Amino acid sequence: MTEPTSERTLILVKPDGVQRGLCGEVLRRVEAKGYTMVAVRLLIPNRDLLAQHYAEHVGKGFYESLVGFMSSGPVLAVVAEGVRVVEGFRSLAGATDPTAAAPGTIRGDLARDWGNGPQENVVHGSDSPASAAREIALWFPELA
Ligand code: IDP
Ligand code: MG
Repeated sequence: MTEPTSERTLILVKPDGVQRGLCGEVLRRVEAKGYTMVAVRLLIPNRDLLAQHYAEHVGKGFYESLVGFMSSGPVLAVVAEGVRVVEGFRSLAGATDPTAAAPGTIRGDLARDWGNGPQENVVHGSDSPASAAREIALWFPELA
């Protein structure tokens, strides 16, 4: 049943998280928090999808490296639902830089710097309801 005033967010378990076998742990935390999964898909994203997903970062110094990393293997894409889930998942994920991310968060507990700064940080989460709607339409066009 859809909750009143519920919203949706896009979560990605990035290639580092899938390769390290952390999909179950990420989904466990999302479900344990109380959010509902609406859709899941395992795929290797192409450059075109990533360019749209990371449109705000096109042209930045780390962009090419980020796209190379994100297309290096399977990504688990998840749509989760619940009241304030966008903000709630960002809180579960923790700070972008896994070295600085607080213990107790996904990035703080499960990610570290492997020499590429904050690149390999296990998860993505939409940063606003507007971003979530845009990103869900990219990764799950059938839900739009
Ligand atoms: P967010 O994922 O916490 O929203 P953003 O600033 O939107 O962080 O950056 C998107 C992703 O790009 C990050 O999650 C991380 O994987 C990567 N990234 C961000 N800044 C850097 C950087 O300075 N070097 C390498 N990768 C970066
Ligand atoms: Mg972001």
